[in-house]
Amino acid sequence: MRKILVALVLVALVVGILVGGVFAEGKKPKIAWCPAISDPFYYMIGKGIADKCRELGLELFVAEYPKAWGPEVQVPILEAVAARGDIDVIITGPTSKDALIAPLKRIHDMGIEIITVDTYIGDGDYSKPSEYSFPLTFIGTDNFQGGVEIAHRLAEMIGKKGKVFVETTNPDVSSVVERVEGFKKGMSEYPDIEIVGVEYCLDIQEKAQQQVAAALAAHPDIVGIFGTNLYSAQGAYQAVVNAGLTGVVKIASWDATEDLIKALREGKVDLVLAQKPYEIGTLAVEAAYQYFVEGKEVPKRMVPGFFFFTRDNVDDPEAQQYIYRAD
Ligand code: T6T
Repeated sequence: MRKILVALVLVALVVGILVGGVFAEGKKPKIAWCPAISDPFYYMIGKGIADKCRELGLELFVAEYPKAWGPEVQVPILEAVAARGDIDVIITGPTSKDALIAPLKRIHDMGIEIITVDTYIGDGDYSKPSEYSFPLTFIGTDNFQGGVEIAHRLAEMIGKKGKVFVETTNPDVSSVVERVEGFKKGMSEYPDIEIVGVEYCLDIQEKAQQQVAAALAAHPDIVGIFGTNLYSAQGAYQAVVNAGLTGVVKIASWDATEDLIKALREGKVDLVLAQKPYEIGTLAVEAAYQYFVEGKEVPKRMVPGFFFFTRDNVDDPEAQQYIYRAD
């Protein structure tokens, strides 16, 4: 009888280990994904989140993808998700580094953990105590470094001289602010290059197109443009095409949408920086799992890399994985 009991206990142990989670320290968290905007970059983060949740057996709630960028749209969605009462952790991209501190803090005070992806609150350093250090972690591209590298590549393309222009989205969004700062830093090494303007399209492609058209009219000798995200870059190259300046004005763009990759192939865009949104999503879910289930500390900052597309490598088989395709 004793032998049978021991055998049964052993079988139970093995089955427990095989099904997983039985000996985990904590409960599996229910995750909510609250994207900042409806765009191919955020769809890719969502895809990474959904795949990783499936793999780890975590429940996922996906909030609506906002049609416009900004706290006015994002905060009510976040508050509704928090009010459900069944969410343990919210993964989101704050649409303002300042305006999202208080709303996210209120949600955190309700007992919901926060993970920020793509963008951060405050200065993004959650490792030192501050009014904005409550999120578990920030996972996103090194935007400053990307901006620096874009500047050097664009400078090469324009022979290290002439006027350049920057089309960006908002002055209070961490990702694009750092891209512009990095770009300015990189360009500061070229005394014969002048940045003639920085415009904010608020993440609206038509506005970006109008602003770039106006910049080209005001400075007909612009030779290079940096579009700091997909709507800025897509609007920028459309304006250059409409002005009949394709190839004359070099375009460095951020975000590897199918539209921008096609434009690169067609010679309407000259450089595309691809972030790794799918990886950002999977890392966010792994962080939640480590924290809740394994009871481990999570690094306060995780930095997936980026990849540059040029006309020379755009058709390389290994480069295709970096195009944003959320199908
Ligand atoms: O460039 C991405 C993202 O990194 C940025 O914070 C906002 O714009 C995008 O979502 C592209 O539209």
